Amino acid sequence: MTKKILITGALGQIGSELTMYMRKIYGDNNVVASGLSRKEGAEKVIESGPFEIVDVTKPEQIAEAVKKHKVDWIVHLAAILSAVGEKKPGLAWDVNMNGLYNILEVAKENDCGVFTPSSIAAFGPNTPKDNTPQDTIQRPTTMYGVTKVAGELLCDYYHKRFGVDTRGVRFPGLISYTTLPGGGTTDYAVHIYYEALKNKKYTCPIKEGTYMDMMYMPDALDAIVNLIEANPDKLVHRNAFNVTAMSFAPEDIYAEIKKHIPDFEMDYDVDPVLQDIADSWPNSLDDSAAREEWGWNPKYDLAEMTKDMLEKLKKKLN
Ligand code: NAD
Ligand code: AKB
Repeated sequence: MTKKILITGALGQIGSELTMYMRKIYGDNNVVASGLSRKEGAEKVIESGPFEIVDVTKPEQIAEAVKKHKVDWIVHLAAILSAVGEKKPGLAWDVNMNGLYNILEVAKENDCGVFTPSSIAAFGPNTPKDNTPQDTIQRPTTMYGVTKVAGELLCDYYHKRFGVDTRGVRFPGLISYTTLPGGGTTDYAVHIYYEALKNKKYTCPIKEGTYMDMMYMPDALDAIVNLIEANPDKLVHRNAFNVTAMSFAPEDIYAEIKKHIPDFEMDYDVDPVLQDIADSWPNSLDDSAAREEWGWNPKYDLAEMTKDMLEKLKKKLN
């Protein structure tokens, strides 16, 4: 059945690619992109299909877009990420918690399904660090993480109490070349490719030996569509599934890039706030529930991603 989808935060790192990907699958007019404003540089997203101004802290703007376009699925991406969230915890609470509450209320009133991503940030320092289980201790120590774990629970609540079809994944750090990341702890793994190509030198804000889960954007886009399309009878864990594609430390991604750019150099200038956040997150996730319940199966590892990233980014920067 054709879906009519509203994407919030559609001009961000994920949304700018997901909008175009979903428009190919569901049709241009069936995917309504939305954002805080008509951001410069986002013309492709704004002009290739419907676009609405939606501030998710304003429930009436969400409801208006949903009714106007007869939306039946909301992909809710508008959020404040981990690093910005530590600088502006009040804003992170407002956008991430009140924004999600507003989305769920509008979804309940208008019979919409909701997909919204959680994050590896929903775990904390006393979560098992290696092969982190699907169901485990979640006591995050960042405002972003607090909103993510609360968001998972709120989505479960709206499913159990009101029957809203809520679904989500815990994304790791996402790596892509279309839109720069919006202020997270894993952003270094994107910036390193830009600096390798532009300056052949990168100063890393994350300490050697710090492992975090990561994923290339094409796998993330597949995860979203495949989970939305999954048979609901098979879903035991709705909010939210661990998903991962690789786990690496700064020296691993540096070594992989150096295979393509032999004179690339990296040094370290560790940012204590980012390092503290990174240290509180898992080294590697167990994503077997996603594999079993809806066939999660990522295609890119560090080597494949690096080859593709450098090729595509080189074209973009030239
Ligand atoms: P992003 O920061 O690139 O994009 C978020 C967008 O939301 C931005 O365009 C911003 O302008 C918009 N926004 C902020 N406040 C808003 C408001 N009040 N109303 C409407 N829009 C608003 O983030 P992203 O990387 O695209 O992340 C999307 C979702 O995926 C978030 O929930 C994030 O927590 C989650 N996630 C992302 C990653 C990642 O590595 N990118 C990893 C894990 C989870
Ligand atoms: C961040 O670093 O904040 C995000 C995330 C992993 O949620 N990329």
